[in-house]
Amino acid sequence: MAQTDETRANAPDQTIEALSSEDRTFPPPPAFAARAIVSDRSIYERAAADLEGFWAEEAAKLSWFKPWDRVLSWEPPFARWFEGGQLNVSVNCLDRHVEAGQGDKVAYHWEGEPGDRKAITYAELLTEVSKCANAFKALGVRRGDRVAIYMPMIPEMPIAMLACARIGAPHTVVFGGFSAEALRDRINDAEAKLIVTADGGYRRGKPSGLKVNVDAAIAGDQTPSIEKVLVARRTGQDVTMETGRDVWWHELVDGQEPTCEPERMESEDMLYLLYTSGTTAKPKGIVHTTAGYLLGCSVTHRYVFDLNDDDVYWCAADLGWVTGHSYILYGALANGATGVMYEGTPDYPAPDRWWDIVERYKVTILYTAPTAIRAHMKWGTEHAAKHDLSSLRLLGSVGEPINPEAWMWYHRHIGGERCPIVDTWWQTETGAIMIAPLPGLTTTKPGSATVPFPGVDADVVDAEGNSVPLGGGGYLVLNKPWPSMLRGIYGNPERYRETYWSRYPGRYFPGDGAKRDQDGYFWLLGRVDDVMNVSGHRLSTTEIESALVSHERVAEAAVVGTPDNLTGEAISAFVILKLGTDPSPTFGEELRQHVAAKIGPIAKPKTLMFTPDLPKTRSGKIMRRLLRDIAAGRALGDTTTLADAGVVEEIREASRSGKDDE
Ligand code: 7RM
Repeated sequence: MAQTDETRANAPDQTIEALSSEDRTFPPPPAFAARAIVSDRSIYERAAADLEGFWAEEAAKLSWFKPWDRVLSWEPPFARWFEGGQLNVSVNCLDRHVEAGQGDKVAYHWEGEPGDRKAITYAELLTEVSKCANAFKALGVRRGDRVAIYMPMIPEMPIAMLACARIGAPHTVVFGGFSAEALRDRINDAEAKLIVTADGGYRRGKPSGLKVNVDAAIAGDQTPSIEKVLVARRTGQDVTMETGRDVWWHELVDGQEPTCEPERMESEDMLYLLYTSGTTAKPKGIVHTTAGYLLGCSVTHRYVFDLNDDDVYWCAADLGWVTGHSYILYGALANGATGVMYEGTPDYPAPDRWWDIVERYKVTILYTAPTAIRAHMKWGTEHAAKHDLSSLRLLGSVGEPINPEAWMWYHRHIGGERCPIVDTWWQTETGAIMIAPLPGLTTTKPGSATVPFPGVDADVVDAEGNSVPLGGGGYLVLNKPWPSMLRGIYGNPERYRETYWSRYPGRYFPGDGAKRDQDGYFWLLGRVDDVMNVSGHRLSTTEIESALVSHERVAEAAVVGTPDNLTGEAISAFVILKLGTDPSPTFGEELRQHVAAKIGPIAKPKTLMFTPDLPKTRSGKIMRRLLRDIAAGRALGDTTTLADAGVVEEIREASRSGKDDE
């Protein structure tokens, strides 16, 4: 029952109509405090008229060992940007600023969950990155080798990522909330040689075990590529260190030489791999390369966030996700920004933790996700009201469509009605922001990501690929290559072509539904495929189904996302048990824990229902659309293509008579 990318590419129109039915009107946007760095609308026309010229002009602002020969080679779906050029990302993020006399500027105000704090300057960061890079070399890591990073949000994490960039060893960061199994799969797909981790990190006051998960992931000969494990000490909890394999960070890194010659990387050398859920159980290793990626995330960071010298910028994401890669690390540091980095959860020790941080560091730009905003709304407006948030001048949103209620709350209670909100649409695959306002130029509308970034050619099309007139809904497509686009799926060029380029040949298909209003503004409507978005995390239905079915007593499972006020989407699972096993609330809970162990706690289904059968098409594909309708308590859509229409009524009856063990 696992869907392939092929079925996704040919998937029938799903929820576009239902999602786009509602037309919304809003109060006028606030006037923007006039300090915008982009204040000339002609940037859009220039980029549209001469795409390569636009990007070349921006690329000249980066630091190169050797200039490029050619801006773009485009043999759809394969793009190469700035070929012939040589540069190093860590030099652009660090050395360049130190050489320009900015060494004492703070790169990160880091704050641990227990309240420990540290300001790290650009000069200090360069030294630490150089030492770490030397340590990697001492551990046998060479240019081109992959390094897995599984860490809490401590300074060693960006240091390890930049050290990889310095020696040309692509990293693959695995979010610290993922399980040992998920970590193992990613290590094996990437064939990583080294894993960098910590004893643990702090999560709601408790030390979480990271090293223990690494041990489980690589035990025996399950990850043949791994040679060494580098372990930073964070919590001080007991860990097992295997002689000859495991090395403490403080014992190896601290004593290294403080300088390290950066590798001269080719523009198209791989900078990193980041795994993202697809429609099959196997996650996709999204490949990002050096020059185009750095260019895309630095230019968008500067212009969308209107970055000025004195800003204090906080992207409240985790470095384990692409938002952290592009906008905590690479884009922000390439621009010489002063950022905030926070280890913990937003409600520890109390739900005002974030607002306390904003007040203490006088944060001017805050970038977060709608799911976090909704959590703050739930905890209560009084927590923000206790703090002076007047330093804020710009707010950002990313990860899912922001509902107008959350937009208005963010605008009013956090932004004091004076801060513009930049709603930024992009993906792991796009590497950088693609649709977003430019503060000072673009009038915002609550709930709309507004218009494509200069040089981005986006359209909304119907199933046949015809452009939908203004006012209509359809599928988002991107018509032209862009510098920070993914270069492929690691080790699988066919899957790359099939997933993103086959539905509309020659155009990139991101998998999102969108509508455009009469002003040409884009309203993103969510995923049209079988990838769910839970609290801004992308989870594959199939991956969770596979986890459920891996339980010895489960016969079959189908997973769908249903609308959820807090998390955007919630996971609903439908499970068919093997004969001889009785459904019970206790067993439902056991299955949820099973999914948590297989993938991670964020993948745990919110509701789980035992059912005797599943609605399937004649060719045997589960009709998730119907399950979504059932889970959301909606009227059923078309059932005529079902192999056995009676199944749906049975499930519906069962779901009415009590939602099992929720
Ligand atoms: C940055 C990130 C990507 C998916 C994407 C969309 C959804 C992201 C917005 C959004 C509406 C937004 N990368 N998405 N931003 N939907 N408005 N501003 O989230 O690879 O993890 O997810 O997230 O569906 O395709 S991601």
